[in-house]
Amino acid sequence: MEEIRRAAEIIAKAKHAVVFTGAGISAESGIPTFRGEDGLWKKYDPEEVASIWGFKRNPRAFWEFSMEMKDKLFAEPNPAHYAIAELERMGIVKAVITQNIDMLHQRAGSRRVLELHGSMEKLDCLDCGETYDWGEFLEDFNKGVIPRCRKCNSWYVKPRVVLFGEQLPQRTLLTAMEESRKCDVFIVVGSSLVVYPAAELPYMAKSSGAKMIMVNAEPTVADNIFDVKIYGKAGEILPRIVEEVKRFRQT
Ligand code: BV8
Repeated sequence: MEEIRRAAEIIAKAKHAVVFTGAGISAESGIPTFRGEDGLWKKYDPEEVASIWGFKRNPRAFWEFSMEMKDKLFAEPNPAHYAIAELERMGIVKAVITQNIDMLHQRAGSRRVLELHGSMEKLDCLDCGETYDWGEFLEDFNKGVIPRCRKCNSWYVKPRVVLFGEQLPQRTLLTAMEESRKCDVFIVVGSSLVVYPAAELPYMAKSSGAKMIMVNAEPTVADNIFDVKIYGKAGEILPRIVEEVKRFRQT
């Protein structure tokens, strides 16, 4: 496809490419996305199950939502994740900025991953401050048992996932902003670009003069800022782009 060739030509010449990903890149790993016809927000109210005030009002709702999403924790990287890791190994991609909490980029071999919305790796008791590794609750979680603080018995054990109404990890966000400003190519994969402040980053890259590429299943609100837009499945498109990049690099 002509667009794939155009994207590959831009990426092959990149000095400092940055990739920005959302839930769509993990869809082919079997993890449900948030928006779109079969998105999670059709079934759950994000304010109730994925906001900090919802969590404090009723942590059970958050955990039941998370149990439905437990595939997130057992999913495998798909060809899109591996293609991005390959571009990093080729010295083209310098950072992956992700909104995802599934850690699939790291498992696919990406080394510099900026997790804007955190991950399930660590949890904190909001009452007594005790911290936990996810592994300490995994067995219970799989049996549908909601995590409870081993020290003070509180139900308010919260993973370091950024919920609505919570601040993003500041150092990670600042680094992501720096990367968005200094990159010469910015590649968005699988995001509807509606959640802020993450969705600000593509606009920052654009205003800093980066070449903008988007791979997404459907149009987004930010389509007008992209030089190349490829609509389709990331797991199919990204490996084809990488193959084309290798061809350009040989010539
Ligand atoms: C903050 C964590 C301030 C759990 C998430 C009113 C009230 C309260 C807040 C706000 C408000 N109005 C605005 C806000 C700010 C709010 C916000 O932006 N809301 C939006 C909805 C309007 N933002 C926040 O609250 C942020 N915090 O602002 O704090 C603050 C300041 C100081 C002090 C205190 C507080 C926190 C935002 C993070 C919230 N956490 N999730 C979890 O991840 O499980 S949100 C959730 O949305 C995920 O993180 C997700 O990553 C993110 C963005 O969604 P996408 O990744 O883009 O996924 P989506 O499903 O939308 O799109 C997928 C795309 O992929 C689609 O386009 C689809 O077509 C495509 N696709 C599908 N399949 C494929 C594909 N593409 C390619 N291939 C495929 N196969």
